Amino acid sequence: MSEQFKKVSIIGLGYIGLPTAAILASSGVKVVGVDINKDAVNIINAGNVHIVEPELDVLVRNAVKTGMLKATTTVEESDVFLIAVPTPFMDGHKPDLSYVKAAVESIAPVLKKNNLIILESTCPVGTTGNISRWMSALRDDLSFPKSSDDFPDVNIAYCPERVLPGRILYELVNNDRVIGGLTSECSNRAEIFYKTFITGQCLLTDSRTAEMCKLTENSFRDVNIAFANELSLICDEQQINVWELIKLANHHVRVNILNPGPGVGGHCIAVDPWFIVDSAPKLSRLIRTAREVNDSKPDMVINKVMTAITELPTETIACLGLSFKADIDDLRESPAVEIVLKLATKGIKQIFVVEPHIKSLPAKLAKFSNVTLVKLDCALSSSELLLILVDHKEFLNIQDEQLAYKKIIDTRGILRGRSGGT
Ligand code: SAJ
Repeated sequence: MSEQFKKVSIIGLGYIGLPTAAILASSGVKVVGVDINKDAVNIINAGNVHIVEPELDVLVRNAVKTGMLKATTTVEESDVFLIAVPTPFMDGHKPDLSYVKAAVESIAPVLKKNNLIILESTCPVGTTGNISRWMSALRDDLSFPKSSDDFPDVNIAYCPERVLPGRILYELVNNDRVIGGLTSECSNRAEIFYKTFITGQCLLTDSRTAEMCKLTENSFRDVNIAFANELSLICDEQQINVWELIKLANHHVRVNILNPGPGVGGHCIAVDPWFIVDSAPKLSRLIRTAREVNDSKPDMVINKVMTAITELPTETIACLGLSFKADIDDLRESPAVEIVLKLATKGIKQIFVVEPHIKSLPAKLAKFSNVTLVKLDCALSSSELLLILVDHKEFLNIQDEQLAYKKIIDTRGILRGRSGGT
C-alpha cells in the first residue's frame, strides 16, 4: 500500500462498503468500518456478516481475525474516508441526500490536512461539489477544492461503485472505475488509492461527468429492460411467445434485447434514473417512461393471476421467488414481494411462497394467514397455479411431470417452450 494511505475509513457497511472494507483489509490496509447500525457493527466485529454475498463471510472473518478490519459506530482519524451510504429517493422521486450529509458531518471533526475523501454512493450531479462546500462550512481551518486548479488541504473525488450483487467481490477488483475529482490532483490521488486494490482501468474525468456516468449506466439498463417488458405485454396481447421472439431477434448482429420480468427491483436501477428525471424533467422523457413501464409491470402480472384464478377450483397458487433477482437473498424493492403482497390482500385462499434464500417470510407477508413459506416440492405438489417470479437456479430443474395440470405464469421465461410466456 502506498505510504499515503495507511488507514482507510469506510462510512456505511452495506452491500458496497463491507465488501470494499474486506478487500482493502485483506490487501494489507488498516480499515475502520463505520456504520450507524450497532447490530451490524457487532456482527462484523464477531467475524460474521449481516448481508449475503458469495465468499464475503470468509473474507470478513479473516480480516477481523488478523486485526486489519474493525467496525465501529464513530468515525476516527484516517488517511482516506470512503463514503458508501444509501441515497434513496423521497416523495416525488427527489433524491434523499441526508445519509451523505450525515456522513460528511461525522467525518468533519476528525479531518486533517492531506486527507482524501471519496464518495461512492450514487448521487445527483453536483453532490461532490456540495461535499466540498459542506466541509468548508464545518472546517474553516482547512481548505477544500473550489475550482479545478486549486491545491487544497483536503482532496475530494467521486468514484461510483459499479458492482453487480452476486458478483461483488470479483467485480470490485476487476471492473474499470470512473474517477471524477474536483481537481486533477483529487483524481490523481484517488487513482493511486484504487490502483492499490483494483486491477481494472481507472478512467479519470471531472466529478460532474463521473456522477452523470453512474446515473447513465443504470438508466441505460432500465430503458433496455423497459423495452423488453413492453414487448412482453404486446406479445401477450398478440399471442406471441416473447421469449422465442427475443431469441430470434437477438440473432441479428446489432440487436441485443434484454429479458422481460415481473418488474425492476433492487435499490439501484429502480431508483437512479429518477435522479436524472428530477434534474431535467422536461428533457428526460424516455428515461421517465421507462421507469413507468417497469413500475407498471407488477400490476400487469397481478391482473394476469386474477384472471387465471377464476378457473381454479381451490384457489391455491405457488409463487416461486421473492428476491429482486436470481440467486441472491436481497428483497429490497423486489417486484416479487410487491406482487405476493398485493395478491395476499385480494383474498386468494392459499399462496405458497418458495424462496430458498430466506428462513422466514418478511413481516409484511408473514402477517397474512393465506401466505405460507414452503419448500419447492411442497409448493409444486399442492398448487393449481404456478407463478414464477425469480429465476433462481433451484427452479431451473423443475420436471415436466411437476407441471402437469397446472396453470403457469412464468414471468422470467425459465420454462420457455413449456409455458406461455409472461
Ligand atoms: N432485470 C430484468 N431483465 C433483465 C435484467 C435485469 O428484468 O434483462 C431486472 C432484475 O431482475 C432486477 C433488476 O432488473 O429486478 C436489476 O437487476 P440488474 O442485474 O440489472 O442490476 P442490479 O440492480 O443488481 O445492479 C445494477 C448494475 N448496473 C448495471 O448493470 C448498469 C450494477 O453494475 C450496479 O453497480 C448496480 O446496479 C448499482 O449498485 O448501481
